[in-house]
Amino acid sequence: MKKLAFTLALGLMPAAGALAQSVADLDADGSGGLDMAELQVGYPTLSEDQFAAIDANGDGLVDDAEFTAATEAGTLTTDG
Ligand SMILES: [Ca+2]
Repeated sequence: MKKLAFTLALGLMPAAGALAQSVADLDADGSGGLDMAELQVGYPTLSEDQFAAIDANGDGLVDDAEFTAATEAGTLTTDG
């Protein structure tokens, strides 16, 4: 049940009311972009292929623009 999984995932998120997290929320080392490990903190089901697709310029970091594009496109989701 996708809806149930999504509801459960939201329930586990620390920030109330935030549907998606932001780069700043997950950027543990303050680099301004997210490497795969940082992105997996917010999106544990993320695969290497998904990360590569989200990292549009291939620099190994997902920046704000790439993050926003991925969330809007549905590429980056907590729903598996
Ligand atoms: Ca990038």
